[in-house]
Amino acid sequence: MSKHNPQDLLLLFEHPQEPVFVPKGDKAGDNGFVFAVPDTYLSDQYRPLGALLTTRFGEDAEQIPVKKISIPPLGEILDIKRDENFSLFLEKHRHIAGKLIEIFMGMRNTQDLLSMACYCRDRVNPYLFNYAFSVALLNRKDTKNLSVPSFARLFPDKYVDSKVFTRAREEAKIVPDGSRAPLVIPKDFTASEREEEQRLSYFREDLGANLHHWHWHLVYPLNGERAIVAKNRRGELFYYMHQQIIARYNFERLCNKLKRVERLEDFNQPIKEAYFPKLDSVVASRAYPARVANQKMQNIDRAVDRVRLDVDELKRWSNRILDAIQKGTVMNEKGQTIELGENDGIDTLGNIIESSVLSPNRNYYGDLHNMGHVVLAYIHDPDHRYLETFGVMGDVATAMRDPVFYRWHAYIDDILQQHKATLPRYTIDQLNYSGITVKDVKVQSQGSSSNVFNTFWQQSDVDLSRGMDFQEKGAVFIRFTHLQHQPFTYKITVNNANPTTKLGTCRIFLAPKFDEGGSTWSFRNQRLMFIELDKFTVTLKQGANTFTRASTESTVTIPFERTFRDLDTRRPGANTAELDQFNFCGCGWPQHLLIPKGTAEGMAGELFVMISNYDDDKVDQNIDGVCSDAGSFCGIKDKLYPDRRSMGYPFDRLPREGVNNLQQFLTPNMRVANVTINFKDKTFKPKEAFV
Ligand code: CUO
Repeated sequence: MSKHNPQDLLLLFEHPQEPVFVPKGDKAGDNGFVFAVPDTYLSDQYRPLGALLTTRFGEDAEQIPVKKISIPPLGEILDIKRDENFSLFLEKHRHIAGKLIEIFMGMRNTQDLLSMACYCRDRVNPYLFNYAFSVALLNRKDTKNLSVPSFARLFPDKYVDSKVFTRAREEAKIVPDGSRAPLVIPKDFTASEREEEQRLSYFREDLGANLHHWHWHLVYPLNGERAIVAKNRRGELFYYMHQQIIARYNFERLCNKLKRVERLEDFNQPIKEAYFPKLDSVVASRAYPARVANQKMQNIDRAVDRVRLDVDELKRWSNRILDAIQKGTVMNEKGQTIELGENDGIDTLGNIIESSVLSPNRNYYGDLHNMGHVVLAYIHDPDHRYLETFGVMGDVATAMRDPVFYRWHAYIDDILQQHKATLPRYTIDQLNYSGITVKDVKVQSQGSSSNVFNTFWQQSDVDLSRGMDFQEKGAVFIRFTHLQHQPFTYKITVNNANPTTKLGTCRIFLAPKFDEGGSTWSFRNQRLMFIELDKFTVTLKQGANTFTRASTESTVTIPFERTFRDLDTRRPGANTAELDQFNFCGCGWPQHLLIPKGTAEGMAGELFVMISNYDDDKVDQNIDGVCSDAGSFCGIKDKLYPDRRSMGYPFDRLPREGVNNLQQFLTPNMRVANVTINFKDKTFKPKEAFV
């Protein structure tokens, strides 16, 4: 019998539909591991067979002993059926997830946790299990070093065209492991070119973008124990991360000759954009329904989901929030007034609007953002008369696929921007860094002239077999096509006229140079178009300094391998050097979407570089050894947000008096380079380099 190893917990994520007693972690030529669960843990269906099963399935596998503990009653946790889909936007589901997280968090040690999880795994809804178990692993002190596996590998049905599964099963059955060819999934499978929104499908349906969004909401849950929810500046990060998604989406729209997204402000207007997801479910009994064109939001009354809401209620909540923004104060549940401060007001508002349990008054300000998702997700069957489940907007794993996601979030962002518009403008002093001048900014892509980004299509392979229940084991790869850019470096020259060495924060942003009409931007509009590319600390000695930075080092992105990381490898033990390499988090914008698509003719962009005064940026904490490489979008696990400034600084506020365009905004510690994004409409093979 092997000793208990906390890594074993991760095996419970695999093959979510197969019972717990079927061996896990199996690779070709390896017999895997089997959980030796007490007979009483087996679900009703299998209990009569008891020990027979473990012998039958696990004979050659390494046994993982599972201790018998007294099991707390699961009660309403079982109210979400095994074959239902699961939504964090539904209060009922959130509440139940909170209960299960509490149970997992309450286990005294990892052995008890393993035991409890084994008991729950075949009884609880698989999505709910995955979510609650992941949140617990991320937040328990004794499991913090474990990395939860990529959701796409466990539930591939939420990410790829359903047609692929039948083919994958066939492939697994007929072709032996090792000689299986990757299954190619088409780049465009949800609509034809007649639908202009389809030009953006590569962005909306990108696996990495959707995984990032799912992971973000996993790291920042909105329900559960306060200690888990109340992460540093989480309301503000809800605002900023989603604002950046909208800015990126708008940038991509301009690349595709489409106007910026229209916020969904009028709840009585038909929604012209449709969405047909074509995702099947391999777990839930129903696929995601489609949302046809020109539907209107309707009052929801669905007893099964314990949700009843009038569309007018959304308006009421939003009016109360706008009213609070005008006043500069909100009212808590006790009727006391809380000021929306210059720096932390946005955090309070983010929590109110989302809304999380940190909202100071959920009764009054309601549940605006979440219920918007819900109303849109049930638009095809608001009163459950057709017994249909929710559409993609109801699920954080799939919501970004639907064009209405961006319309809804543009609306949410606009409310938050109204608060930002009430704040004092940054003065020159708050922007400048005395004695520091940025002299030159260049971007170098290999083999290209300066200040050019090259984008193209690239294919990549991901093994999705862990999420599918095959009799025959081994890898089944799918090959999908995504946007990619050629790696590049920034070269920045800075002069320090101070008599001493200085520290600064280098902030790099990119925006389109022209608006959709081909005109130059007013600062008020362009500031919302800037996407953050990178942010890092620099040491500036007296005089001239030149430093370079690679695109792959970006603090908004994580590398491809991490987005899709697997759990094939048993991780090294705690406190080993190797663990550091494994010890990463899966939250982060995908590196392959760092640079927007651009155009074949070359799209003009403005690359903005600023060196701010580190004394005003720094956060005193030690972040050695923690995953921090996508800190800008995801924060740092269990630490303070790594930048003291308001998120989005210096573009998060309206400009000072007299500033109408970007040039007028600049202080000597800032510089703008004109860049071009060239798109080449060619698909490169996996790992094939752009030349
Ligand atoms: Cu991320 Cu609406 O918050 O989907």
